[in-house]
Amino acid sequence: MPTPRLSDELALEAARVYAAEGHGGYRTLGLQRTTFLSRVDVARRRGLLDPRPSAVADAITNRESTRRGFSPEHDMTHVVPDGYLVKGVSTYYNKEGKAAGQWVKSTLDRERMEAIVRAELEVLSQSIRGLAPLTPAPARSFADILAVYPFGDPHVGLYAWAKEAGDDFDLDIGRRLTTGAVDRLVSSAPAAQTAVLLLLGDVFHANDQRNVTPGHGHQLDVDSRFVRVLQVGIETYRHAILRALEKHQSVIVKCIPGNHDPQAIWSLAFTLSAYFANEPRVLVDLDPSKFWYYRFGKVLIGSTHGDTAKHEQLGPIMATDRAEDWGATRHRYWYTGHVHHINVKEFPGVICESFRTLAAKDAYAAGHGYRAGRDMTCIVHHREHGEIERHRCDVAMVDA
Ligand SMILES: [Mn+2]
Repeated sequence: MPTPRLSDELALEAARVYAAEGHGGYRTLGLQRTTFLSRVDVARRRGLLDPRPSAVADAITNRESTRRGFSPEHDMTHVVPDGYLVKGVSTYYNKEGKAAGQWVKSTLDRERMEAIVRAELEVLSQSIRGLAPLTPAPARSFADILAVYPFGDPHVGLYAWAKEAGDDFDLDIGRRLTTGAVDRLVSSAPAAQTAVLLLLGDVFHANDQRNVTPGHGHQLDVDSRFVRVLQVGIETYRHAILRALEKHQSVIVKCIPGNHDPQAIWSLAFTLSAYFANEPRVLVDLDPSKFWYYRFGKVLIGSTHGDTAKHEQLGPIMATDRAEDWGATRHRYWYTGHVHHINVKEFPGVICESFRTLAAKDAYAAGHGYRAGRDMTCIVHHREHGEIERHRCDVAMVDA
């Protein structure tokens, strides 16, 4: 025997209680929870009342009530459903001259309907949020050149007080400087087919919430909570990758472990790798070695933080680790961090260079007399001729 049809009154009553009290409303009506929710659902399907609060829910209700032809919330003269326009009104006057009836012709507001459907899609696609949006590839790029963006010791999470250390620095300042410098350098760099985002180590100032260096336990000045530091770091480098994808066909990301963040760096590397798993134009290199190499034609680049080997040792290390690449290349470079200042020296067969940072000095560095400048560069290599140009963004240019 089929279930008798639920009356509109009972359905409406359930929907009103649901709107006021939510799922717990079944107690007020003395119903079973499942009976209560099924009555709410019947009310919703009949277009009687939609207790869901969002505009998207309203849009769905409006479309459903179009099909059902019944929407008591909309009298069509004063209140028209979202997404509709009143096209015409005819009023019937009786013998006494009083309005006795009215016909309303409505039509779809196309623009508004499109906005509603877009809002709906936005909500529906939230379940796949977290995947990288695919950035359109650049129209053309040059296969014979390579753009390397070294990020010298970013120290995300470092806190510096200008009165004590010379300049203010915190999470928000660091993010602004890095994303600003990246924006500027990506726009000034040529459209090399491949870009390398080379994070030279000490991306994070602290390795965890203990806020000490993991090696020697030196106390660190840190801006706020470790989880927030990780979050800002991930957002900053996600921005850098997305921006690089606008200019370059392929983006290689290498996060070198530093002495400040030997474990924390992997949170960043694996998060970026997962975030861009769907983007074939991004490769996040997850090789755990302290020394990293990249071959581009007759160019061989090595990178390490610099806390475990001095520049003098790097040539022989490269020749040992990459003997065949050493023999097949003519232009060899080491890019390192750690010392926070420029130091370039040519050794037989290889040029070793350390980079500045965009981060301010902390109280320790300021107190120990360090006074290096702050900038970021993009180095351009030709596959036959090695370095052919470089672009520089001084820290002061970001806010200029
Ligand atoms: Mn450092």
